[in-house]
Amino acid sequence: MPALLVRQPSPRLVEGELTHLPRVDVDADLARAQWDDYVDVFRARGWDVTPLSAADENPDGVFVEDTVVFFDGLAVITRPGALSRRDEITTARRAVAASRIPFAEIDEPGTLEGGDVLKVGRTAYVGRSSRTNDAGIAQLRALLAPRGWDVVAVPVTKVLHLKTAVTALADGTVIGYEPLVDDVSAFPTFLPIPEPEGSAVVVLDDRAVLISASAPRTVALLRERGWQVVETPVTEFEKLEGCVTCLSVRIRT
Ligand code: CIR
Repeated sequence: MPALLVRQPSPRLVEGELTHLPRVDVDADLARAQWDDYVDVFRARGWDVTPLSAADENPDGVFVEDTVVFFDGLAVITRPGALSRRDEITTARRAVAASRIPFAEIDEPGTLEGGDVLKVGRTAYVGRSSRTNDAGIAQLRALLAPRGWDVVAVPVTKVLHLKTAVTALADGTVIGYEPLVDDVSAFPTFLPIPEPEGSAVVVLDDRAVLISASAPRTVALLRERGWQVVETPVTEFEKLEGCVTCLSVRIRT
């Protein structure tokens, strides 16, 4: 049964960081309801969902993907580029240590956020973004090279994280909203999709993906191509530059 880490939204969610979007009202109650529905998608499919300890003092703590990345046999605790997010790794580290999965950490001067790490096969594309720097990418490469992973740095200037702009289907096809992708040629197979909110998908199994309910044209395109698509509303998190990927981390041992 696949396993997933999540973290409930902080009461201070509305104070979350913004980099590329203007601040608009976030409905905290609706965000909580959307988060409950999101978690239910996985539970209904039999996934083992583990909530990290609440981090109510961290407005962006719900975006748990940014704090730890799992590769086969190694978890990498990140070092967020956003100072307001550094504390979030304390609880992520504790959960990983308790799970007994071997782990390493990104150290100063490196910064890395999980939203910048897109795994396709044994390649990790890593966004060089406002949150992830060259030192962080070099540290990740040093950790992964002995394990047979390629680490490919790609530029990210138009959105917060690499996975805000592109994610991958189960067959390795990278999908993204082209106007927000810095370098489409970085990916061997690229499928343009028609809406920015459709860029982020979570692979549920070999045939099914989870996607934002704000991307109906992308849903139609993926269904036409034979994918099963589960939609869930994440509007309140999208207002804070979040998306379906950043609300969870899949544990890989
Ligand atoms: C931030 O700026 O850090 C949060 N407001 C959003 C983080 C979204 N994380 C992600 O896409 N992996």
